[in-house]
Amino acid sequence: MGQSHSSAPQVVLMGLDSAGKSTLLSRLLTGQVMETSPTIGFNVGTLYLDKKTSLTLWDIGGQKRMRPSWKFFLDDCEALVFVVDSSEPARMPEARKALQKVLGDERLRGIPLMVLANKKDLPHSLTIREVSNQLDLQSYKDRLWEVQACSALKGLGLQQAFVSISKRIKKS
Ligand code: G3D
Repeated sequence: MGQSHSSAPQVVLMGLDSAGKSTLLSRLLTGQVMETSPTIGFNVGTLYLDKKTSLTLWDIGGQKRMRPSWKFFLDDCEALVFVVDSSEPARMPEARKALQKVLGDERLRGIPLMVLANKKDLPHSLTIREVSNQLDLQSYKDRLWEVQACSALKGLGLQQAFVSISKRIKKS
């Protein structure tokens, strides 16, 4: 990697377990060596969108036991990407609570939120509107938020989503 992690805006990837975060990160960073932060053990990699634009992506997991360590990432975080499995409506209430909890953190105040409605390749996956309703996104009035459908498995919708995140970071 030609650029150090610290120079690119830091984007934190969150979501419940099985939402597809690792699949997404490895799909986006294909051909790159994925690093694991030795101190904390999370996956990190730099996504190059064009010659001038890169983002450092941190996959900080979703498992309950990891949640206490989320706080280490929030200080420098410039955008939050929250990944949900849109084929699992039953887990939306749990996802809504996890999102609400993390966005309640003072350090994330005002930063843009991108919700990725992942697994759109599966039949009967929730629409963008359904995901935004179930996560109660309308209640977040103090930040820009957006929902994009994607398939980490098939590599659909990812590039657009991260280009959009990068634009929002530049604006904010
Ligand atoms: P996590 O890192 O958020 O815990 P993973 O999630 O990336 O490990 O993905 C969990 C499972 O969902 C994996 O299946 C993975 O292949 C699958 N998955 C991830 N993204 C997609 C997608 O866009 N479409 C479909 N159909 N499946 C996806 P396994 O079977 O390995 O558990």
